[in-house]
Amino acid sequence: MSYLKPDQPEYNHLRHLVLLYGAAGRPWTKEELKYYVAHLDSDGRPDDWFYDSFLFINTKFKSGADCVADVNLGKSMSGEGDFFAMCSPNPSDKDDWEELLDFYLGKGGALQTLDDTVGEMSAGIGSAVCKRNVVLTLPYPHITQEAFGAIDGSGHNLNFSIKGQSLSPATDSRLKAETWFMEEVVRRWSERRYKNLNLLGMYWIFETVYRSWEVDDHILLKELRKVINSKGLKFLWIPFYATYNFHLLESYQDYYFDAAFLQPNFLFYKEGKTIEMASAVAKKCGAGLEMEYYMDLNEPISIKNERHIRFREYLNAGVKYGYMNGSACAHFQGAGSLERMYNHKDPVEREFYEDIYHFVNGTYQVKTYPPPPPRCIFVPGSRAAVAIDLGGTNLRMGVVDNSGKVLHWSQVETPPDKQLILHSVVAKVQEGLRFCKANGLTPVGVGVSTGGRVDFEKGEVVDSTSLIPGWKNVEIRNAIESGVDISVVVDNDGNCSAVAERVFGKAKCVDNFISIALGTGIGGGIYVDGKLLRGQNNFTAEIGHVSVNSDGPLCSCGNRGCVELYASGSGLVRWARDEFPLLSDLAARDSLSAKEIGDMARSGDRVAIDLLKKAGEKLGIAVAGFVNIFNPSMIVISGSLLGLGAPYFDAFESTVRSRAIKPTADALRIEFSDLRNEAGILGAAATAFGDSMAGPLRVKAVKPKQDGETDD
Ligand code: BMX
Ligand code: ZN
Repeated sequence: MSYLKPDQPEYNHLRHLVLLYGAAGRPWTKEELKYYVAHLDSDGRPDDWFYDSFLFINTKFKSGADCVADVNLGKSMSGEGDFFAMCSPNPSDKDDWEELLDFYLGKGGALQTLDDTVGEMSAGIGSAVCKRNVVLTLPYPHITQEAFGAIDGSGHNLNFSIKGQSLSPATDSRLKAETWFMEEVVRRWSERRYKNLNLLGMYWIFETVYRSWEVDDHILLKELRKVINSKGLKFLWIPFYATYNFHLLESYQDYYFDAAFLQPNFLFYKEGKTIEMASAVAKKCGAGLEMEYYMDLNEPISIKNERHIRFREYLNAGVKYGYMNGSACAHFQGAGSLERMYNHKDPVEREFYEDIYHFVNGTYQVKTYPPPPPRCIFVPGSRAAVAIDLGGTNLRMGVVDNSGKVLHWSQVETPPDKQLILHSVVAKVQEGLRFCKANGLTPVGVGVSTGGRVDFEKGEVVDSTSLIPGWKNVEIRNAIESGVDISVVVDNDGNCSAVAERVFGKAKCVDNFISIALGTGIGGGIYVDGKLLRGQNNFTAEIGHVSVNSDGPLCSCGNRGCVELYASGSGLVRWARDEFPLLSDLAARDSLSAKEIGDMARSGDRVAIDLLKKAGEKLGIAVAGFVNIFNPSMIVISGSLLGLGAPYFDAFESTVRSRAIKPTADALRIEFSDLRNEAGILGAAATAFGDSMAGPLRVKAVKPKQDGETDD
């Protein structure tokens, strides 16, 4: 078998069907619909068509009655739990269904508005190759409805339940109501004479086919399909991901529906679903696939990040498993998401808008997310910097060319004392220089990113905490320069991470931001008005040593209750050991790490979850103070603790937002870095290159040429 074929003439060339969730009593507007009808350029002008097909869905009526039927997915939320058709306590009746007919087909109804929108957009784009397809939802006939109303002159009030009758007349009444609805759709449609629309078919809103001692949707659907087909229309279905739906899909076209689109449900559930599996099932059964995306403005950072990763999967998998061009697709988009993506300040959301458009167009190309750091093709003979990143746990070395490409990488554990560390740093620099020589690169300098208070002018570490043992009064520049003839710059690792974000990362065009590097310790770097804040001695942004507890334990910086003692990698382990008795057994083992605490939280360990929430909150308290002082537009978080998960980061975010001064907090973006473990190396390299780096920051504005002016 193959996917449900796109572009079939008998489906009026259906390729991409977008689900438009509407609200009873709130008519669709042209302003809302235009985002689905047309692709808009950066000035908001339509320059191409977007979706070709539109499915209107309402889940409720004005009366509060349900249009939708739902399933109880059971405790596992995996779609495989104890499921039963939820009998709505608010079943809809004939008045509700008439309201829906008006909503769709009345004057100023959804279809009129869509028709007008398509008409207006074609003024800018030119007329579409074929009419836009419309699919309308059939309301679910709930078996809790004993008095639906009369649909003919007989005055016979339809009863959908088995109260006072057997299952067969109950099913028959449900079929009669649906048939009446269908006929009303067709009658009103033919009166309206929309110019730009084609009525493609009807949609069955229940996402499985249900049968029990009191419901028989199997019989109902088989009969209903005949009615729908007799009007020249198609019957469509979008089942959720579950093995019993896979079985139904196997022969769906023989019995119930003309076209089905399988939901991967990969965006919504923690585990168990894969797009690969869903696309294989869809392909085997002749079904299409449902793309699933949404854009929620009030989403916590941890969910947002996960959503970005997962939605990228849907787009990429469309190319990989062939459904972008080889299948008709449905597109779930929550409500208003495409519009929000188009208007979003975050380039990641904005890019999704363009990517969805390219996907619908069939021209999307696979992208990795998070995007790899900016790279270009390595040109032999380019200039390079040797970069060192010295943290509490690892000593890393990278050779970076002047486009920001990391050409060589090596890493060892941070040695246990000053002399050994210095020795390793010098040895790593020499390794990097040898690599340059062997590869025809011209080394322009060495950049060192290190924890501790760094005298930037002298290239010395003045002081440090015990995270790097004995790391005080270290003349790093002298030690490196005495062995080789090359210039060396040394800076604090928090500063270097901030530089990396500004040159290569999330803060590319951002002038005011705070960068927080979560590792063994907590490093920070602050940009104010486009410049890295250095202070009197270059000792700024020691975010880790802001006290959040006046009675807290002593920190090796001399202060008490520093946030680093709670919320950093080393702090989490310390805190677990000292104050969380239930974790202390584990903590007593030498091996406990922040990563393990994160893993325990993910597997549901309540103590670990509690610890992470409290730690995130402590970091939030510290950072809220910085937000009040510097009024940044972004906080970007990097470092090895990024995988800690929602308990930590959601607590962090909500604390920052609730404790920082309101207008500042409201306008603040909080982002995860996508530079992975390369932030320190890239920042050290960018610092070494200074203005000679071809990174995005360094591109100077070019004065427009006057007539007659030449290149030299
Ligand atoms: C400590 C401090 C900071 C550093 C931060 C992150 C030292 C040695 N380090 O707060 O200067 O920025 O840790 O360090 O004083 P990392 O080890 O987590 O990279
Ligand atoms: Zn401290």
